Amino acid sequence: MLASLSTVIGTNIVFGEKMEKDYEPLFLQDNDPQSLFGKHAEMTTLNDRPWNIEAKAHLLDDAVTPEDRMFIRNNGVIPRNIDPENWTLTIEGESAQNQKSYTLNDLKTKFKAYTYQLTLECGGNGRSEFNPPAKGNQWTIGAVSCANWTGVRLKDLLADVGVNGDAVYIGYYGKDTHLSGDPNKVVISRGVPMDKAMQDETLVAFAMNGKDIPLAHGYPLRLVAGGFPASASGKWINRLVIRNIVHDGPKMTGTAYRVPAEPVAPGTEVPEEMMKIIESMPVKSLITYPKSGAIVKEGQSLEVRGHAWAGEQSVNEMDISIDFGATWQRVRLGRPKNRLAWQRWSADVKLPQKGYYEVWARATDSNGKSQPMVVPGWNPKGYLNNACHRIAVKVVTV
Ligand SMILES: Nc1nc2c(c(=O)[nH]1)N[C@H]1C(S)=C(S)[C@@H](COP(=O)(O)O)O[C@H]1N2
Ligand SMILES: [Mo]
Repeated sequence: MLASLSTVIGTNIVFGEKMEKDYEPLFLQDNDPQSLFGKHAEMTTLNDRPWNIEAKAHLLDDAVTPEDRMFIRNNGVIPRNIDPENWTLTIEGESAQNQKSYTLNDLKTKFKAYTYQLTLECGGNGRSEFNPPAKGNQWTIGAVSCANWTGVRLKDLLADVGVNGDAVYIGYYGKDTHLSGDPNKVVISRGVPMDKAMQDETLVAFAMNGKDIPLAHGYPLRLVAGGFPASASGKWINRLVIRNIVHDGPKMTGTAYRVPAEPVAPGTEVPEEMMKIIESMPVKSLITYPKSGAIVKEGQSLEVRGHAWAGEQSVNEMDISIDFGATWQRVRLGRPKNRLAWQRWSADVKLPQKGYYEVWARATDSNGKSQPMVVPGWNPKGYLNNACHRIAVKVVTV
């Protein structure tokens, strides 16, 4: 207990053994994401019960997202008393040939470890722009990250357990607790279809950016399924189930992380049977430099850059517009470090005269699909807004 508190605060608690058993030290009651989670001071807190924190576009300029700029999305309460020595991951289920449990040490020593840079975007990123509005966290554009994740391939674990031919889905269970305080209530239990589970890049990860996973992001073990809505990437996982039906845990069913199978008019009530599960996230991009509101001296060219990603696809083309979408110019686009990592793009932009401009960015995926200029298909829960990101720029005379 004391050891896990020390882990949270990052130093030992002098006189800790004198604390009453149920005493809650002040740092646990702290409400500042900077001191609680080490987040950058410019991160935006959308909710503190549960914790939901997003980045601003200019904070995401690094090629690999550092921990302090990574959004946090929680549906419940972050678990506290984590004992990594006794942590186990159990794999079982109707389509499992065996039931097996692995300690962290088993995972680290008995299987080969892989590292991939993986884009994790919340399905609700961009929700704040839908009209009529959708309930839930009003994410703007900052619920996306692309860190390096290290762990074992889910497919290697599944091979070790043995999977029956009728398996269709993998579901996860994590150690976070329900907001109601009811210990028997599961917060969220989603997962991925078998073909996604079997991809090389789908990891049961124990490290992020070369270190233990930060507590808020799933320490000590999480599923990472890049390219899918990040809700598929279960944090604090201690159990995986191999299902012979589409997994039906909390937030897998009903309208959660689902969109209408066919486009609907804004505000429509959509019957559940018309909703389909979100799998690949759509093509999208961000302008991470400069910050919106930048001021440029007349005659100077402006370097503009950002990232682009496309769920299960890759990004083939990147364009920007400085005339409100009337014309577009192709810009430099890098390759992803690996499949499912975002891609760097950059451009030297010439702004013809002094005055106000907007730079709009538009990515096109490997299927030829481009980002829409305006908010796309309204849906009841406000998912999948991949409209073009834009920044304001002013050119001034010196
Ligand atoms: N156990 C558990 N896993 C979870 C969640 C959660 O609330 N509990 N939230 C999911 C959602 S909706 C998202 S978007 C991502 C966010 O991951 P992050 O907080 O590491 O950025 O975690 C997913 N995994
Ligand atoms: Mo999410």
